[in-house]
Amino acid sequence: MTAKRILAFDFGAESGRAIMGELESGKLRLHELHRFPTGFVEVNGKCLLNVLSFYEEILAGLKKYVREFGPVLDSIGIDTWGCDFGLLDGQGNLLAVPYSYRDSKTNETDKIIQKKMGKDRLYSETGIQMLQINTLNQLIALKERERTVVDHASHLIYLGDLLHYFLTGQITMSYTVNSISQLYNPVKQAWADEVFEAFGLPRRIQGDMIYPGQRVGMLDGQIAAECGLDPVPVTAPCIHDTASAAVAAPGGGEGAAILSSGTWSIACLDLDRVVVNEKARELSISNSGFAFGRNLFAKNVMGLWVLQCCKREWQKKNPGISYPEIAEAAEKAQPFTRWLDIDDELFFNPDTMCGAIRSYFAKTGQKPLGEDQIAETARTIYESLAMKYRRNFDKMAEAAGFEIRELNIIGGGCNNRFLNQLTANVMKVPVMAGPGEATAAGNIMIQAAGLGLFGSLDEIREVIRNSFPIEYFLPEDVDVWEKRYQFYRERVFHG
Ligand code: LRH
Repeated sequence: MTAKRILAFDFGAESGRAIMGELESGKLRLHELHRFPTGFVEVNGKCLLNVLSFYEEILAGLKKYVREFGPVLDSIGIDTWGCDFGLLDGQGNLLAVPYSYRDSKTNETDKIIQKKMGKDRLYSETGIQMLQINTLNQLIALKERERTVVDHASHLIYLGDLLHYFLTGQITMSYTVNSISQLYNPVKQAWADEVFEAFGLPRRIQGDMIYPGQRVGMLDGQIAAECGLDPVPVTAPCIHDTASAAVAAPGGGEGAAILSSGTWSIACLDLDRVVVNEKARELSISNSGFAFGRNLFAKNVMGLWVLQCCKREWQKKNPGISYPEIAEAAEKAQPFTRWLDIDDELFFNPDTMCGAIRSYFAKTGQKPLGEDQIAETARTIYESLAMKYRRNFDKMAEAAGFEIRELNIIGGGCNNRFLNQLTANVMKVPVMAGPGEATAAGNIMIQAAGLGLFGSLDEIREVIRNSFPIEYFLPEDVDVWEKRYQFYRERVFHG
């Protein structure tokens, strides 16, 4: 078999990357071609997405590919974070600059949801975790504040579909992103019309869904010519990045839980069925559309976002400070001196994260930490993350009737060996860490499946196992960790 070359654009909350995957003899080799910032831009007090700069960065990535590998490419596909979207009019024009889900416009939307539909009914209809970042919350906020945009909208288009549209002229609706919008009913596998009705949203914005591996269209001829590429198809991966990452979880399958660790940490169980029951509703667990007809039973944890924001603040006094240095310092700090509920709303998008942590300590009667106490702060963040992982996985396993025998941590966060070890200690199961590039790898493998190279997740995961180093972390000091976990249950999670 001659090597196939497939290009993935992976848009994460901190950065975007163009990564080319070369598939040959049952192995996948990744080449990073281009990296660029993706953070939101604040304009007139709004947090907006610079989607035109994203488009330019994609073109820059395509040009770098041609410079290194020539004009022949087998496929291109984009994955991005979920929830964010644009609205198009009937002629396909973008009606407004898309918002970032971190914008404060959704701060009050849960009250509207409770009043107009009730959270329990919304959960029964959609099987999705209540989060203010959800597409539904964003649409409700837009309808309240910028009604004309919603009134003129003909198409809802998620960020990844929007970027595909810029490249192909085809308007699509990603199944994997739509599945977490809270506009979709996973049991009926259809749009949740009751939700549209309850919130007065126009049904005309619903579109036909595109599933992982389906062709979006051909790269626009003018773009191809400008970049020096031969004609090349654009293939939908799992456009939702978490689903892309889970594709490339080598330990996925029976008994193995998956943690996609990045700006958000998403705790996932890869299931052959949708779970919308009383327990799932109580803990607000998502049914997130996956590949090959499977379901990711999933729950968001605020994730490394808290640390990412602290790092930006620490960098003002310590310009060169890196994540490995932070982790090393945290490892040497005294354990269990403080605690956080990492999902507290204080941490969602504060003016200063170090300030938000101080406020949390104050409201829970803990001793403050100074701005320069990096090691202690980071240690508290890591411990609190690990505790939240355990709590979520325990509840998810109970709701789904799943026995977790192993945990596979994937994504950029799995390079943090210290956090992997803490997670193994509190979860009391072996942790398998890698690949760090799971999202891009999963994106590429689903495009490859779309080209007919693979027919199942098992085949894909075997290639992943043969292609990337995986590191194991065995539980240590489990009694000490269990005791601390029980403290968190009582004092922090309240049950
Ligand atoms: C992770 C992710 C997650 C969504 C969030 C907005 O990157 O896609 O699955 O909930 O971003």
